[in-house]
Order: sequence, then C-alpha cells, then structure tokens
Amino acid sequence: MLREPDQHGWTRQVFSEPYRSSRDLVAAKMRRCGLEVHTDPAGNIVGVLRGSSPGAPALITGSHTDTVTGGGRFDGIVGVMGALELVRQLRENDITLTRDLIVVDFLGEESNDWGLSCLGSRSLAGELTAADLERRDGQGQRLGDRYDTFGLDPSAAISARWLRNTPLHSYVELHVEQGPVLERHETQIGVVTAIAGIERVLAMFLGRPDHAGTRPMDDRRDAMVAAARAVLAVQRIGCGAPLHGVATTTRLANGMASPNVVPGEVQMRAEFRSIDTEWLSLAKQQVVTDIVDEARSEGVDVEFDWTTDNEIVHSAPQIQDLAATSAEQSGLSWKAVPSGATHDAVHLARLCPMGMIFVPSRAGRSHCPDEWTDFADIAAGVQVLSATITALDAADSVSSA
Ligand code: HGY
Ligand code: MN
Ligand code: MN
Repeated sequence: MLREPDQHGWTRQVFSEPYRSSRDLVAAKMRRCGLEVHTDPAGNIVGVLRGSSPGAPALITGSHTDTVTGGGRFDGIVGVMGALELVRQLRENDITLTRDLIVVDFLGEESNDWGLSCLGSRSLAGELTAADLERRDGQGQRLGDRYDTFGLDPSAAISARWLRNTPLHSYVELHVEQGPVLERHETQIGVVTAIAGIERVLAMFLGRPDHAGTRPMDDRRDAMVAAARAVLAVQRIGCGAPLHGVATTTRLANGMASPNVVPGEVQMRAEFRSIDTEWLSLAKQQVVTDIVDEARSEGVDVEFDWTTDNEIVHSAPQIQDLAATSAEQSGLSWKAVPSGATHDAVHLARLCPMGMIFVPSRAGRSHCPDEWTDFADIAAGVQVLSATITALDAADSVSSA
C-alpha cells in the first residue's frame, strides 16, 4: 500500500504506513541496484555506490518519496527513481566513477502540520533543533514523538552529523518542474538558477463572538470578515511581485465553529515565496500593514506569528553550466528557470555546491492527482543528470553560488 486507500489522489505523508512501505520499496530497489543501503540517524534512506578513489569528496543526489495530501506520482519520486536509473546505467555499462555516489531518499520533504518541511535534509544540514521536536501538530502530537512511533530516534535526528563529516563535492537533484514554464516554452530541460525563499504566517483574528441572529450588522466585530479581507490582501500583494513572487492563503479556521455565532476568533495560514529578497521582505511588511488596517475597520485585532521555512538559495553557476552543456550535448532544449517550489536541495546547499535539473510538468500541474510528466521527458532528465554527475565526477572542485 503506497498511498492512503481512502484519499483522493496519492497521499503518502511522512510517518504514515504508506510512507513506511514506500521507503522499504526504495531500500529494496537501492539494494537491487547494487548500492550499500542504510537508514541514517536523520531517518533518510541512504545508498552508496563506491567510487575508485575512496576518500575523494563524494557526489550526492536524491529527492523524496513523501507526498502532500491528495498529491501526485512524480513530485520527488522522479528524483529518487531517476537516481537509481542513473546507477543502473552506470553498472550496466561497467562505468566506475572516481568519487562515491551517495543516493538519498530524504525523510519528509513536504511541508507538514508541524510547519517544517525537509525534515531529513534539514537534519543533515544541522538545522533541525530540539525546539523543533517540541512542535505540535493540529492534534497536539509532538514532532519528536512521531519520530519515535515511526521507529526513529529523535535525539539522533537532531545530531546527525555524518554528511557534515563527509567530504562532499556537489549535489544535483532531478525534479519535475511543478509549474508551466518549460511546457509553455516547449523546452525539455530546466536548469534551476535559484530556489525561492518561503515565509509563512499564522495570523490570529480576535473579534467578539455574538449571537448571529440578534447582533445588528453595524455593531459587530466579525473576525471572519476581517480574515476574508486579509485573504484578498495576500492575493493582491502576491500579484504585485515585480520579478518573481507568489502568495497563498492556505487555511482559514473559525475557532468557535458554532453555526449561530458571529466568529470571534479566526486563524489564517498564508505563505509568501520569492527569489527576490527585497520583494519578500517588503511583502511581509505590506501584508501586515494592510491586514491590520482592514481588521481595524471591523473592530478586530490581529496577532501574527511568522516563520521562515527556508531562505532563498542559489544554484552553483558551474553546475548550472554543466547541466546546460549536458542538455545541449544530448540534443535537448533547456532553459534557466527559478524554482518556486522548495526542495531538499535548499538544505544540501549548506553542505556543498548544489544544482537542480527540471523536467516539464503537464499543464504545470502538481500537488494534485493530475500531476504528470511523460516518461520520455523523465528519461531525458535522467540523461542530463547522468551526464552532469559524470562531468562533476571528473571536475576537481566546484565553487558554490
Ligand atoms: O512546498 C514545496 O514547495 C515543496 O513541494 N515541498
Ligand atoms: Mn518535491
Ligand atoms: Mn512537493
């Protein structure tokens, strides 16, 4: 069972039973490819293909196999299975790289109810903290306890240092674009320039609960009306990004939820993403100002809790060049594109020079059952991943962004 049976689309969330099954399948496939496989202290499934020069700074690739609720079949999977195909091809052609090639299925890349994406890669970059393990989801479950019940030691996850203690050469991740750019430009390969920063906000609208049948319309402090205006403010600001940026309200929750009470307390979750540092900072300020002004006109107070899911991260120019050259030498069209989606590559970029290769998403759809990428496009992506990894294997060192 690789997805929740009673959910629309593909749902394989971190710490779930379908997720446990998928990881067992990935580990078995890694072993069949001839990789040395283990689960690391951070909960990542790690496969190693030994190179001819032990100790040389290693190459690393991979992605994730968890999904959002009602997700698709390609987000993350293409990067993990594409890496295994790369290994299969190397072995089939008796090619031994100089450097070890580390293939990783990273734990829990998708944003989750604890508000923390990329659990496994975040941990390897030394960014998962004891405080994070105390976070609670909507049911009050501690993140640390979920590691435990999944069979992982949470204290080991926050101290997982093996990758920081491994000489690393570079990281390249293959991923579906999850947007419409490549398809619109009829381009086969995307060479990622940067990965957007993500700022998330939890806004609490504090009005006054009243009888919905007797409170006059001109004498209300309706938290839901203020929150509704805030949703439009988020959208308005998101539409105003000069270079690159998006903004999305993803949840409105009435704290009271009785059908005959004017909402006194409403919670709103929203996120802002951009590769434009200045716009991202201004958008955060502007949305607070606009929301507070609009809420005040409803007699509603607002409290804000911001978290940075990840900072903006740039791909190493040299890896971008190698990926572009690999595409050209394979007769594939390519385009430099930013990534509005976040990826494990954000955290690997803290450990070594990073690059990403995109393949087109049909109609730019993702995080939904309609997510689709043609197998010919995936094969092209594996071809470019393979050529890029091979070129990096031969390169002395690569400078980061
Ligand atoms: O949220 C993201 O951008 C990624 O798909 N986890
Ligand atoms: Mn992904
Ligand atoms: Mn995703």
